[in-house]
Amino acid sequence: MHGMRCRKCAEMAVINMRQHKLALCGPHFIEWVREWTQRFVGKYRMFGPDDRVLVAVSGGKDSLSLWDILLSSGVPADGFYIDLGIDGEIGYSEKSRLHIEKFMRDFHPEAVLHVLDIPRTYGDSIPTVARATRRGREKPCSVCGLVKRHEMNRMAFELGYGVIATGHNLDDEAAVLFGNTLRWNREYLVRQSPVMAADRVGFVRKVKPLFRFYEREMAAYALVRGISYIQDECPFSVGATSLYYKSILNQMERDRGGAKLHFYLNFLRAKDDGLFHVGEVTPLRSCERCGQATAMEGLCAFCRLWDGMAARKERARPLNDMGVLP
Ligand code: Q46
Ligand code: ZN
Ligand code: ZN
Repeated sequence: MHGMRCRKCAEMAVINMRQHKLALCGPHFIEWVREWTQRFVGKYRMFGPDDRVLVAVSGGKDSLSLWDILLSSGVPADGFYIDLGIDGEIGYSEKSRLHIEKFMRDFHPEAVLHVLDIPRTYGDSIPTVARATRRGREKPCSVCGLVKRHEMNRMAFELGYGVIATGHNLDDEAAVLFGNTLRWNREYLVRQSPVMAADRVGFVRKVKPLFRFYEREMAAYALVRGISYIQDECPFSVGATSLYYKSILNQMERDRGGAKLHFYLNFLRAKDDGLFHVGEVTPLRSCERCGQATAMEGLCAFCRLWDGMAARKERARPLNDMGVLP
């Protein structure tokens, strides 16, 4: 890296991308990331000029960079933040939100941000709900994922957005693919894609415009651009299997530049060629309460979750002096 020059202008390079055999200076790197994001959005048909795009922002480097790239490229994307009520002794959710607000002040004061506060809307934070359920007692991530998916869909649908964009980068996608492959989880392998079509009523298209950028490229983008983001990981991500997969893939990448990219792109190609046969899919119905698609009869997992919480509180209500419920 030392003494490397930008391919385009001969200034000192800030990044050298081995897999592309390309070194670039700050301004040319920013331009390069924006240009390629636009191209990938077009190539994978993520959205067009008529689509209303909602960006899921977490306060981390990827989602803030994605929002910045879209707005700076003239895509009028709005932001959406879900406050999960995660504290973890570092005020995680609150800090995340402060970073988003600072980002908007610094770079895009005209941008629109929708905020959904889970504890205020539903009465309990994610860690509280998770502790009360079998599903999330050990780790809240499964409950958290369920709530995020449901609420993102609901909000996008209710607010009239046709597309949800998330900041997943190549390292994220390759790690998920690695896990799915180790388990040969056909159902997940068939579904994993940078574009998830809105093939069901009440579902919104989900796209990952950054899926071809390495994590280090996105970190460089945020750094060069001067975006301050939340550096702390969610306190519950400690020990996550995905982090373990990431470190293995990083080791492979060190020995063979481009390993991650080829692993993921060849998977997409193989899928296009019909490597994974879809087979029988569980027919989906509409949840009787919220209308979102579910494989279960009656209520979906999200509605059941909150019903379970309400039932717990009912049971825990103290008896009065007469020994009867008030
Ligand atoms: S926010 Fe939620 Fe993640 Fe935290 S609790 Fe787990 S899933 S780690 S992306
Ligand atoms: Zn340059
Ligand atoms: Zn429901």
